[in-house]
Amino acid sequence: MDKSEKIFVAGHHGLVGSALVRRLEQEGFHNLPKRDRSQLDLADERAVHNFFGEEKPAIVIVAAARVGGIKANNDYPVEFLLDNLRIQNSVIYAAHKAGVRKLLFMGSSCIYPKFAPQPIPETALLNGPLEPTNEAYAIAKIAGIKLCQAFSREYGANFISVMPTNLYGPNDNFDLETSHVLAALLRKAHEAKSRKARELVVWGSGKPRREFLHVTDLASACLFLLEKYDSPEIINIGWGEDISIRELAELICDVVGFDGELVWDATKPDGTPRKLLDTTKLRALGWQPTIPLRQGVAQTYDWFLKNVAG
Ligand code: GFB
Repeated sequence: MDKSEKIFVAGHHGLVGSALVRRLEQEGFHNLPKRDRSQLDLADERAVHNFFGEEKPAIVIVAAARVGGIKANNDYPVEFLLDNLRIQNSVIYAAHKAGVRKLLFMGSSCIYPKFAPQPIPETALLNGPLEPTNEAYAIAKIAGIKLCQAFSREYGANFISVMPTNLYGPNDNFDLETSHVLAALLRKAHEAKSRKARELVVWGSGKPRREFLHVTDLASACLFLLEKYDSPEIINIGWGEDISIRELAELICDVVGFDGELVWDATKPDGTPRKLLDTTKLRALGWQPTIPLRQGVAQTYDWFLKNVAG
């Protein structure tokens, strides 16, 4: 990729988009048009078409999405389905109309069936029923993948789709109602420690297993794939190992320095029992992640202390 090529990162304020912009800037890319939500509503098809017509980016990364943890996904299926369809449809279609050279669509590991073989290979897509707590989000992401593949087949577009595992890092959402587990537990452990509380409430049974990837590693994988991967077939991005939610809670308490009890809230859902991606395909191309979980959690806690904690 030429360092002067114009690259539009849709969703550049979010966890993923901001990491992508940081990484691109570090690599010397400087032609990165940015629009705040107040300047451009990505769900507004006409506005997005006008923006693409004016800016004519060479490369587009679709990192804009309505995202959230298990509770938000479960409580707001309409918003997770409709907002994501609107955003991705308008951005992908406008990118095609404007003749972009390449597009990267951000999928999610929740597109795979609830009881997929572990680790989950890319071929598991559409081989079984989805996990109900995030079915709406998964269906929207699957529609995005299929739209990219359709543009590739019908028009020869170079639209690729990547499937990241559960992500964390700077700019994560730390709101306890809508966040994912890692950010939620960091906040809960920090607040429990500050209050000198004896207990920390963790949702579910603690038995589900999840794989966590630092968002800086994700950004590095995406840049790598923009350079090296030109297939419409989906490709997984993960760390390669998973841990149970109980182990994650213990690790976070250790990093934060909270030594009270973990209490399990069985009224909250566990979600999918296990979600570990098979990353053989990505590793075979020559990419590997670099940030181990404990190091990434410590760095994210540092970010939380500087940017979120009051
Ligand atoms: O990260 P998370 O919200 O979503 O929850 P998913 C992962 C696991 O952590 C679940 C448990 O078993 C939760 O019950 N958990 C324990 C908690 N304590 C907490 C807590 O305080 N907050 C939260 N949020 N969870 C998401 C999907 O599924 O995965 C999204 O909903 C997306 O669509 C994302 O695909 C990658 O990993 O279950």
